[in-house]
Amino acid sequence: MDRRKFTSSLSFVAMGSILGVPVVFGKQIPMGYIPLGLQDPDPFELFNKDKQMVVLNDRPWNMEAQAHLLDDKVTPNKYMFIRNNGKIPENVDAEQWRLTVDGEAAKQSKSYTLQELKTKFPTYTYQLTLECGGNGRSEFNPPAKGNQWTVGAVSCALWTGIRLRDVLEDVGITSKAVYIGYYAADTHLSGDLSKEPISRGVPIEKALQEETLIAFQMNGEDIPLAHGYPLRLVCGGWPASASGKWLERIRVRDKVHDGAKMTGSSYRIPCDPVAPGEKVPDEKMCIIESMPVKSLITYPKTGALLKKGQPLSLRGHAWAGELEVKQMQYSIDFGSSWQDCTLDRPANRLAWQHFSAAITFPKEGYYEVWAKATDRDGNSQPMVLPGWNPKGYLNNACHRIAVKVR
Ligand SMILES: Nc1nc2c(c(=O)[nH]1)N[C@H]1C(S)=C(S)[C@@H](COP(=O)(O)O)O[C@H]1N2
Ligand SMILES: [Mo]
Repeated sequence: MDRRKFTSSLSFVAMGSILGVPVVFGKQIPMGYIPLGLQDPDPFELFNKDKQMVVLNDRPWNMEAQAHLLDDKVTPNKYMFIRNNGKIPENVDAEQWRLTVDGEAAKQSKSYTLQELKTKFPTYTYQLTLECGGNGRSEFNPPAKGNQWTVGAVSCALWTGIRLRDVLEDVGITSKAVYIGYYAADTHLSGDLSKEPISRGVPIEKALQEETLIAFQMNGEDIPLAHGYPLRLVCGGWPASASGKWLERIRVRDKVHDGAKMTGSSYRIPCDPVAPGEKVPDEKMCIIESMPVKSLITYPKTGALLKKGQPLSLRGHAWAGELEVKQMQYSIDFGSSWQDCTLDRPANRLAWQHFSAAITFPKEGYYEVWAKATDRDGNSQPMVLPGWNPKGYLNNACHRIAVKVR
């Protein structure tokens, strides 16, 4: 709803109830004026984001990058998408923060301060790709509800922290352990403190991987508040919803974790393909695990103008969940023929891979450059939309940019 219309139709008494104190000279408020206390903060300043980032929702805050903003090999905070399901915690006190590990399949319940975590366990740094399961949702038809992500809900920052595995070993897990579930300090939008906005997790095998971190730094600094300060889980290559921000508790489960957004159509897709718009019964829905092969052209920006005879230096990144990307190609003839790009090895497992190509165009005119990645197992990106699913997840269609040569 249009906030301006909303506030102009609000009485000063109602404004007072939102502000928590009465508006003393409320009768004097000019028609249509929005008291500063009811105006939203500037999200770019609030989160240290570049002004070219796109706000998709302000309750909760959700913001995405544009393709050309993701050109850096290591994503800086200012270009990193924000995906929140609830309200960002306020007044976080890192000194008082504790992480509790417990659950049916934990040998004991243990609680750590941040200081204990940082000193007791060895520290590791990995570059890890985090892509929202709903990245690309805006293209699905029939449309799926939720943030209408285009291509910008992906990042690959440097994460520093301790291994979840080391902490689980310190606590001790039983042979019954099959899953871990996270609990966090953000609060439900309804204000109901008994409800979790999100509490997801990963199978124990993923939890025990070397690269699965309980991170306290991003790009060499404290994690920014919007990205989970002071502690977050980072499970690279999986839907980023598995990487719990503001991490307070990890439960070692003896069954698949059943926290908020683990069930129904949340982060689940039909186990077998369905017709667009089809209703899918719960038992035919499967949890998304490793993300599919995908790539993004980050230079040039779509709409680029080139001089005749001038080669184009194309570049971008490719990733494939748990797998390495083994081939990267581009097409300038709408997918009829493909040429190889130069493809770098990842900085480490689960990091995206940089690609580049020098493209020459045969004559003046309009072109599209399409990019296609293929993973180690031979899976390639579809040129257009992959299978429809109720929540619009996993759109890994080829990224395309427009180029004019004159
Ligand atoms: N506690 C908590 N963790 C969370 C979320 C959340 O709303 N609360 N959102 C998840 C989702 S859906 C995504 S895509 C990523 C986004 O991480 P980012 O905002 O740091 O980019 O965080 C995940 N972890
Ligand atoms: Mo997400």
